[in-house]
Amino acid sequence: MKYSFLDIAPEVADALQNSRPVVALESTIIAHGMPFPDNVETALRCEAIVRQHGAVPATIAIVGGKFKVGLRQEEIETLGREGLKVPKTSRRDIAFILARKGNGATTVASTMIAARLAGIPVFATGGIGGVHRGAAETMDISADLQELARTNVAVVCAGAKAVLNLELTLEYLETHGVPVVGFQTDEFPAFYTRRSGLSVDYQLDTPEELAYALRVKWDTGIQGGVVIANPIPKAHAMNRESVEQAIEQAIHDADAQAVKGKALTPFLLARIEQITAGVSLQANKALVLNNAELAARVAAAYAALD
Ligand code: PSU
Ligand code: MN
Repeated sequence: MKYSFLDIAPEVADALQNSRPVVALESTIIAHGMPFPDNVETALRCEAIVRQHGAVPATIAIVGGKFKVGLRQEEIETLGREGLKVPKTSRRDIAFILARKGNGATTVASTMIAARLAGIPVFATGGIGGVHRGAAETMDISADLQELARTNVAVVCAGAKAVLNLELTLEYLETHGVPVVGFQTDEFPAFYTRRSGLSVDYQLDTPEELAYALRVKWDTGIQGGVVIANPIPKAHAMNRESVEQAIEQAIHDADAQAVKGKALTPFLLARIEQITAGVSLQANKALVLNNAELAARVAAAYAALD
């Protein structure tokens, strides 16, 4: 992609030039993943936490036909306020949103692409997309997984969103050679809860070990990302049965209203929030902040390897 489509904020560019740690943050979670004003508040708190842990935050979106790496506070506020009006932009959409000089909220996949272009190796989100339940019929598999297979960015997340089929998501990642590493856990976390009953490929317990493994992977020339799975903090983890009930109800409602494609994930998140009377939103906020912190620590350890 030509440089003219990439707009890196001066503070971020300066950090990258001087090998100081930077953490990429996505914007679909702001525009489509949470209601206003929680979305803006959480995005700004993520940035603050990244700073507290010694890294520079780079929230990414498409603004006026450019990948903006390092949004200004007003830009984050606008994204949050406009919400669903801002198109959810994944890999397939990028060229078209840039071409029409539009705005776009970047998913995990497209944030990875922008982070890679800017030279940012570590990215924090809530949960990655994955293989949806019922994918055997719908073929609904998030483009995030293919992106992880090809783009060299580590994604710190609380697992894949629990609305997905986690077992098939892990199978898909395995097929495509994407390592799934548990931070201080041997189990793949299930977003709202700490456990899924499914194993991660490797457990690493410190940011330094994580950073070194990333370095070795990419130095070896093995293309593709890494999933760093960081369980939701205990104090905010939800009750497994009530989460499962809410998910089943939300999926049932999505079916009944024929919600599909890129509208499905935002619909399910919003419906679960209604069903759980906001408890899932609190959990979602807590896990994102927790991921931003770990990402900052990994980015710092990675930068220190230089
Ligand atoms: N994590 C969250 N909330 C979100 C998302 C992730 O806590 O809204 C977004 C991410 O941008 C992710 C997208 O890439 O959902 C996945 O959507 P889909 O299943 O349509 O690929
Ligand atoms: Mn999908």
